Amino acid sequence: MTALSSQPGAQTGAGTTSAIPRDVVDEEVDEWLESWEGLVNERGTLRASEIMEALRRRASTHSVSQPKVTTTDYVNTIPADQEPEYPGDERIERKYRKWLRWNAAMLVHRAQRPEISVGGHISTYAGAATLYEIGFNNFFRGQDHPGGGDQVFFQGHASPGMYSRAFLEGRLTAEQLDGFRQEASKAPNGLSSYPHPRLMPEFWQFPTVSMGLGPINAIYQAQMNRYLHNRGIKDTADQRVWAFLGDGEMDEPESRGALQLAANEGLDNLTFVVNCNLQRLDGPVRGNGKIVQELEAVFTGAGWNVIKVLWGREWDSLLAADRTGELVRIMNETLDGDYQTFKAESGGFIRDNFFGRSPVTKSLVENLSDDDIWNLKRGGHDYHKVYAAYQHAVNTQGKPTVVLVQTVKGYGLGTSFESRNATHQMKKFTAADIKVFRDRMDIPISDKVIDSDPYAVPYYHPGFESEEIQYMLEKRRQLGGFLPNRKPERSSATLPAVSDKAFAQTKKGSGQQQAATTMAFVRLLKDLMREKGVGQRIVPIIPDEARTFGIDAFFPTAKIYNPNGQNYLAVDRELFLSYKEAATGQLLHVGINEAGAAAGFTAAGTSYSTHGEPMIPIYVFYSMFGFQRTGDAFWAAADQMTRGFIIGATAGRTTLTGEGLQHADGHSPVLAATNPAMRIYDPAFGYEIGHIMRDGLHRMYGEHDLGDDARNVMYYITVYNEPMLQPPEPENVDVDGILRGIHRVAEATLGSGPKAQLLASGVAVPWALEARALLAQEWGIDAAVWSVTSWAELRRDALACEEEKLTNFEAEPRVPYVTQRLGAEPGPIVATSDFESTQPDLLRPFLKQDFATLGADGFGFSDTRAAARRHFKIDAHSMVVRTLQLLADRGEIERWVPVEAAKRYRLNDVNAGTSGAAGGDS
Ligand SMILES: Cc1ncc(C[n+]2csc(CCOP(=O)(O)OP(=O)(O)O)c2C)c(N)n1
Ligand SMILES: [Mg+2]
Repeated sequence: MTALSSQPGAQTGAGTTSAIPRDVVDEEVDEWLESWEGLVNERGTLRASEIMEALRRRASTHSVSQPKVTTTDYVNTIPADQEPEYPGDERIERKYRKWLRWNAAMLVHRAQRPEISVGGHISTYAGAATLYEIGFNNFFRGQDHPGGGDQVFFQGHASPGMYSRAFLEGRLTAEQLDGFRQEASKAPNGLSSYPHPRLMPEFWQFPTVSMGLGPINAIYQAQMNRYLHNRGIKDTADQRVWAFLGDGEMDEPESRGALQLAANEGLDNLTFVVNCNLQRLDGPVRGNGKIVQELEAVFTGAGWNVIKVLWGREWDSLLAADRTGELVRIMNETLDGDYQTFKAESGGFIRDNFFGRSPVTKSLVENLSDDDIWNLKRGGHDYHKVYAAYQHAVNTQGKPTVVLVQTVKGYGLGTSFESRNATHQMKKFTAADIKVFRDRMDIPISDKVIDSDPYAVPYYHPGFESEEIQYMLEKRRQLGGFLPNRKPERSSATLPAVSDKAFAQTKKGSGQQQAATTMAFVRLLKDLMREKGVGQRIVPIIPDEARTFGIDAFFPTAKIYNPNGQNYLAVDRELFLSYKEAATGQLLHVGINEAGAAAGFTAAGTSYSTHGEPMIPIYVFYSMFGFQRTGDAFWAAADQMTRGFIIGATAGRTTLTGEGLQHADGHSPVLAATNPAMRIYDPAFGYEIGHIMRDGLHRMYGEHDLGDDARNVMYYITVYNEPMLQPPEPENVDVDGILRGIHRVAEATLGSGPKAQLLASGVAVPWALEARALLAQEWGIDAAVWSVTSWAELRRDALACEEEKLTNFEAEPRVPYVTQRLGAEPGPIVATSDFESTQPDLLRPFLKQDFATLGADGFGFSDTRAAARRHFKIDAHSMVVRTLQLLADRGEIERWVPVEAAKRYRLNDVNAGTSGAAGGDS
């Protein structure tokens, strides 16, 4: 075994364990060490660490250099003599832990019957069962707890363990366990693969299976709990967030990217438990290094309290007997890849290849049998050690805590599973494996039953009268009810309707002044925040772009949330719009951090459910850095049934054009439309925004009985930074049309010429109006202009009609709204937006007219708005030429007309464009 890491100084990556050399031969040093040992032995580890800390401080006042240690030795952080008594009956708890592990494994295995074979994970929960059980039996407070209950983020692919517990608790039936991953075919008994609140709204709360989103969402959940508390909305002092994470998962940037926030805000209501089984899907997480040590350094550096739980109680006496430090040295130097291998081998192998590395350690285990050595457990399988860590975590003040627990992946499942590289995806057992596992788990099921059909091996439940189940239920009763658990009745919470007053400004238009739709939106937001009953529930979220959008106007009044207040003298304190931070601040300013903003949005937008306190997150950002950057987070937000408004500001491929390729967004609505929970709008005018937001608030929190699906929506609204005259709301404005996706903003001109329909959205509507005038004045064409507030909503409605036709094939088919509105309108249709042509193209199948789209396809670039629009051929003149071409194709006008128009407008000359105000930076 030459590959085993046996030499001192073996590469341990970032997790190099100890910077203090142990081999100093010096009498004076020996004397100091001896008296130090005496102190530890006589006064205990706690006193010793206090004295150590005092020495360290004094050393730094004398400028005595000290090693910078970001990691500690590869041993448990909590010494054995500081472990609290375990408060439960370990014998009983172990007994039902076995049943939990059995049922969790069987539910996955049974779903592998050849005609079903839907997959699942066995090994993750098998190795993590103790981590969860210590929580369930002692810590996790259910939602009926007087304090409001804890929020627990379960590791997604450990879901079989949670189902298994719910089965023992009587919350799920065996039939439901058999519906695992067969949600339609076994309905209503289907169980979702992973935690999906949208699919199991009475069970799961937090979708976690997209690696990395659990950790960041948990951090922002803990922040939101404090935010609600500090703003006087809810007392959350007794609520804690737990996040169970994988060591492989910790490689996701989102997993590590917000750690500093939790430390800066002192989120001691947050505990991460990282299951360090040293493996991920393919193999070791850090074969050549030590993931626990690396994570210790990262979390310590970020300001977290770090607790390592590496070794079970069986090691305590060995460590105590190791006077030389040799055992710890070997623990420090052994690489993760080797630790993994040890657990796939045998006690004899560990004797030779681990303890055998030093004569001292070899003799330490002389009197142990190979079986004894095999039974030296990893810390994460020991109730006492894990309990001590959690207890320490909940008692820690001022800091979040991470518990790094070493476990064996596939623990207890037998040699085919334990620690194997392929274990993550192993989902079925052989009959022989089942028998071994049955014996280990003490399950009273005979060989005969197993052999008769290895895919039908039964679940085990001892009956509700059994001592163990009674004990288990009592524990949960004391802690405030079952988990996971979501309260669907909270979904119909309402808020007062917003008064007309709040929308008055949007209806007025901008008079003689020019205003971008961003400005119209911000004014509306200001008025909404003043609304009684609703205003204080708005959570504006901004990733360092408030000034860009004019939201800095809110700084002095609404203030920026900071639980620490503002402890410095603000540089701009004399200014009217000074930067104000306060513990009661309303604005969630996340810094340059779109991932964090999306997580904060999710936490605020699900507060109606997690806390029974409806909040309205309004997240404003550069539209380019939304869906393509955090699309997965929005997807999880949709799963979690988040509600709120997502405002894609500085939208459009040619509107922010000064900023160039990476800022010029031509596709965010396309991406947004792939999220079924998202309602997407591209309004042109302030009054449209008013109606859309009013409708959104009503859907989410109004008095109606449209059902939860109608309420569980997010609105994606694109707004622009191009100043233009905002028209006042026309009398008898077609509100229904605005909300459904289209309304006419200009009738066809009253000529006798051929007719045409110009469709446009957002910032393109003014170009369409310009084109309408040109068509009438220069070419005698009468065109109407329609503001398409939502291409996507119109398409969804049309597709729904088609689907209804297929499902209710005997009923009279419903006509899509867009067809109702446009089907009978004369002339060809030219449809344009400041996004790529896939947007307007969404409507093509539902309209019989000749239909042309103009789109800003390809990459954006920097230039003037007018030049960029001419480059993409989406400007007013391009619309005119395209309309003329369609009319010529139809034979309604002569062929030379569009040619003449193109020449006159110098269509291929970018310098000839005129559509658009000057400017175009942010
Ligand atoms: C973003 C993302 N990428 C990949 C996956 C696929 N995946 C699911 S579990 C897993 C391995 C998890 O390893 P780890 O986090 O160490 O968890 P363990 O099962 O070892 O506890 C992977 C790669 C995923 N679910 N999400
Ligand atoms: Mg792992």
